[in-house]
Amino acid sequence: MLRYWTAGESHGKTLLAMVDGFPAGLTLETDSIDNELARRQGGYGRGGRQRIETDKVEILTGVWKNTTLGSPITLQVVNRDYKLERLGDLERPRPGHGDLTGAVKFLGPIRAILERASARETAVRVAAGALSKQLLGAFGIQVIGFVRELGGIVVDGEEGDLEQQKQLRDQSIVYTLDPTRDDEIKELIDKTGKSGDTLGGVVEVRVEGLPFGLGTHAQWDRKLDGRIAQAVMAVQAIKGVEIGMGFEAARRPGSQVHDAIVYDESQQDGPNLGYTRPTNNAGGLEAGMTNGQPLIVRAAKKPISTLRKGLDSVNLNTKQPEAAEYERSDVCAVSAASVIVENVVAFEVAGALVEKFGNDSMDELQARWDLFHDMAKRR
Ligand code: EPS
Repeated sequence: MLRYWTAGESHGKTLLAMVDGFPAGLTLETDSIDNELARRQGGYGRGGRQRIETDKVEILTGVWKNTTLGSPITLQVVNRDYKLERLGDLERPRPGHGDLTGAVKFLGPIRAILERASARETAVRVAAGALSKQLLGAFGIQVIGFVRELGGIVVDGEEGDLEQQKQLRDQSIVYTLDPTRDDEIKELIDKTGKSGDTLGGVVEVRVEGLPFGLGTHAQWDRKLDGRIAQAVMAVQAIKGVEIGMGFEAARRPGSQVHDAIVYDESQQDGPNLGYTRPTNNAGGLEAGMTNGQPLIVRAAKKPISTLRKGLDSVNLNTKQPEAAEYERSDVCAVSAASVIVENVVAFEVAGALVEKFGNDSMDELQARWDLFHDMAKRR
């Protein structure tokens, strides 16, 4: 079982992720993890904190000579803006944040809740996901995340292969696949920021090169779609998850939803073993198992709940109506969400990969991967 936990407060000393169950024998490089951390900090519309931080990963345990040992891997991202001890409490909870509910539930200060509820914690979730992407990469499995919608502006543009899409995304200041739409989006973010408001959006993740049979139909908590939905919904500010056609599938007859099966011998050495689908409305998952098609996951992110203009709230001490507290925040963090969701999806897929093929060593994983593909081709 591949799993991880995180620890750390937004303005505490450090953030940590401990990854357990990662196979031995994978040579790691930290640059690609740092690259993901930098992308998470970016995207037009982010707040002042990102000008203070330059997130970098340090691998504290589980590695010898850059190679994984099979023991728990601890990843650290240090907070430059460490000032927790000097910070006071808040009196006026922000609607949409965990402030009110957490203060009531834990019978304590809002500060104790917001420090851990903050999306700052996603830095180490991204580090864990970026680590798992190196495992996926060893088997030719590639992952991309991008922004599909921002503040109601829908951006298509899915031309070309995954590498071409990555290039386009990396040219866009908000990580869409169509940088020619950037000006329009920038204008919206600027206008919204000036009015003291915030914006949400929809992000999409695609995973290509997946084999048949990650996840299982046999038990509810091991179905891969369910596990992905849980991981994605657990990202701060995510309010909805779709796989493939998602909600639209509910509005159409079956003949316009289900992906026909066609056999094409020329593709039998590829991940789909020759079973091609003219459409991929299932988003790569049927009955909780990968079906040889690209995995497609979308997530809806609500607007940041810290608004400069301060929404209607109540002072917890006086019970009088007052505007919600404002602490430095972002106008829009949808681009960051595309990086976070990309990485949490990658981690779940890596978990399902080692569940099927083993998590002791990379050599055994490779041998079992090869054996399965030989056997599956003869099925
Ligand atoms: C974030 C760091 C935070 C916020 C933001 C995300 O830093 P600070 O609170 O010091 O400005 O910018 O947090 C939230 C969106 C939130 O809801 O708490 C980060 O690194 O992603």
